[in-house]
Parts: sequence; C-alpha cells; structure tokens
Amino acid sequence: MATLDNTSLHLPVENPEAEDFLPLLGTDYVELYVGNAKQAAHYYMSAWGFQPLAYAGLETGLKDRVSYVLQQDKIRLVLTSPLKPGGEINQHINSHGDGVKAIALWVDDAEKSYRETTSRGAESFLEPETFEDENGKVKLSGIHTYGETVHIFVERNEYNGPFLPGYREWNPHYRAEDTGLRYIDHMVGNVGWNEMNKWCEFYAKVMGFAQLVSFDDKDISTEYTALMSKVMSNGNGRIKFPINEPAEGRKKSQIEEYIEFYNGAGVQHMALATNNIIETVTKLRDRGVEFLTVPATYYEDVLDRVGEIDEDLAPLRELGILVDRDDEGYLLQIFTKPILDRPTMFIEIIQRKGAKSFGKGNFKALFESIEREQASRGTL
Ligand code: TYF
Ligand code: FE
Repeated sequence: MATLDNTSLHLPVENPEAEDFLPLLGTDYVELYVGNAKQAAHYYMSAWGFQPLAYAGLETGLKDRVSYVLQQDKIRLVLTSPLKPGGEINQHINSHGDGVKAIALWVDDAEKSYRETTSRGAESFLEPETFEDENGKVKLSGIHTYGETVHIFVERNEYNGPFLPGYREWNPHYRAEDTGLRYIDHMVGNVGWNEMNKWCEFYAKVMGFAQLVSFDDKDISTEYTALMSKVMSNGNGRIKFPINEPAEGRKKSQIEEYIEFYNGAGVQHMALATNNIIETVTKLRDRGVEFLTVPATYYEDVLDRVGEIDEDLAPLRELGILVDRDDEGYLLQIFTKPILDRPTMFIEIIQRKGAKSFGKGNFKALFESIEREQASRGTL
C-alpha cells in the first residue's frame, strides 16, 4: 500500500505482491464543459490539430446539450455545452468558466472499479450503467474527486462505434493537419489551502495510487509564487496526477489565483506528449497558440546544467522550450499561457527522452514567467 512521505523519488511499486485493485488501461477521454462547444471544437482542431471523431446533440436525439469529440493519436477530448438554461452543465460553467469536468479512465471492469473505489470511501457520481446502440455496449460508472471534477470508468471492450453509444460519426469538411501530439502524459489538479495531502491520500487509499515525487515550497518558491506539489501515479504508471496546493509567499500564489478564478479546485493543466517538441511547438505557434517565455539568459547555462542533448539549442531558444534532466534521462517542456479568458487552465507540451520527472530544474524560470503573466493581469 502507498505511503505518503516527503522523500524525493520512488517508484509506485511499494508492495509488488499486492494486487492492483484498480487496474487502469489509460486515459479514455477528457471532457470539458464549455460555453460554446462548436467554437471550442474549432479551436482545438484548427490550433491544436485535433481531428473530428464523434458528435451528439439535437440531431441524435439529445434535447438539452451537445458534445463534440475530437481525437489526436491517443488523446480524446469531449467538448460539451448546454442548450437550455438551468441544469448541472450551466451551473458548472457559471461557477468555473470553461473547464475540465471529467477525466475518464479506461478499465476492463467498470462495475468492479466502482465497487473498489466507493467501498474505500469515494463519493458516487454515476452508478454502473450499461449504454447500448447498434455498435455494441459500453459500461460506465463514476466517482467524484477534487472540486466538481469527476472520474468516469469506461469499459468498452464490447464496443465498435466511433466513441460511446448515442454518438455518431462526425465528418465536417474541415480538417486541420495534426501537430504531433500523442498521449496525455499527466493531468494536474489545483486544490485549496492545506488540501494537497487529503487529495493525495484519496488517490492512495481510494484508487491505490502511490506517490512518485514531491516538491515543497523550497523547491518552488520564487519571489512571489509559492506552492507545494506531489505527484501520484497508478500502479502501471500510465496515469499520473500531480496535485498542487498554494503556499504562503510574498505575494499571491499562482495556485491561489487559479482557485479564485476557477472558484474552487480543478484541473490546472494537461501535459500532452509529443515525439518532436520542436516541430509540434512550431506548428502550434504558427496557428496562434501563445506560450510562456523565459529570459534569453536561461539558455546561456542550460547545457551546463543538463549536459549533452540531441537537439540544437537555437530552435529551443527561439521557441522558449525548457530542458531538464534526472537520473534516467532528460525532458523538454513548454507551457502555454492560460487558454481561457479566466486565468485558469493551460496546456503543457512535453517530450520525454528517458526522464521520468516533471521539470523541477525549470521551476524557477517557469514560475518567474508565470509571475510576469500574473503581474500583467494585475494579480500580484
Ligand atoms: O506538472 C508538473 O509538475 C510540472 C511543473 O503550477 C508545474 O509541469 C507545476 C506546477 C505548476 C506549473 C508547472
Ligand atoms: Fe506538468
């Protein structure tokens, strides 16, 4: 069983004998509740290179909401908007703005996943239910996590349709070239003051995760930004959920700013993996995606810090891509500015070259960049 301590790096296999009571095959999809799903879908296609996959709405018999499903390699996004006043989706948007409602996890047994987690204290969101159409059946269940975010367990081994029962193929004439995004590397949650340990214990006790890494305010407090972070991982390492909480600093923590504008805990960033970060970021920038920048001085000593890398430094410097190394290799990463009007969610692009860590060596440069953004909003 997982222990929660403050040692730096250990693997999530603390008792290899113990059976994983919640085997997870991967992230099935991420659902965002948004004010205008049609236009959000266009943004994720045109700027991010997602491909249209499936649709549900008035034309498929829904009366009160609409969903567009997009895909790029293993990453699936669902964009959902309400069509009428009132109800849970409007309430979510009213409270949080656009944001992630569900991180859906692919499982072999949605019923067992529900039983194992709720019996360990998870609050039920969706009792196990089978959905069917001409393409087969899918069993779904769901539990609550931090804020109003939920996890849906998706059992889809008897389904051949484009997404889920009730959705039909979506074939608009518009298709954008993909940007080389491959899979979700990690999904980060921001929680309130002193709530990090509670939520890490939730992932340990209720979902059988173990702690991979922890960062305290000494690692990551710059002049203003202060936060604490622990990374929780499931047994096979396919699902990684860092959890951040604000810490006291000289001025307002970036996590506090998030919590204020999101009106509570929620998903702060998704990290999307690519095999060629220079190509991916070049394409994203050309299509208007805005990234945080670091001072040119970052690149003066970066190779002293991380040693030899395969990439030329010039394009990394031009694009503002950050580099960090751990015992097992190195990684390249870059962060967008918030992708919404509220300073809430952003996206990280990451390319791992052996490294299993999260870029601790970049925290100072990164957080100072975030602080410049905060200052431009008058938050500091
Ligand atoms: O996911 C991570 O841990 C890294 C670093 O507000 C990070 O991407 C941590 C906190 C944060 C921004 C990035
Ligand atoms: Fe990250």
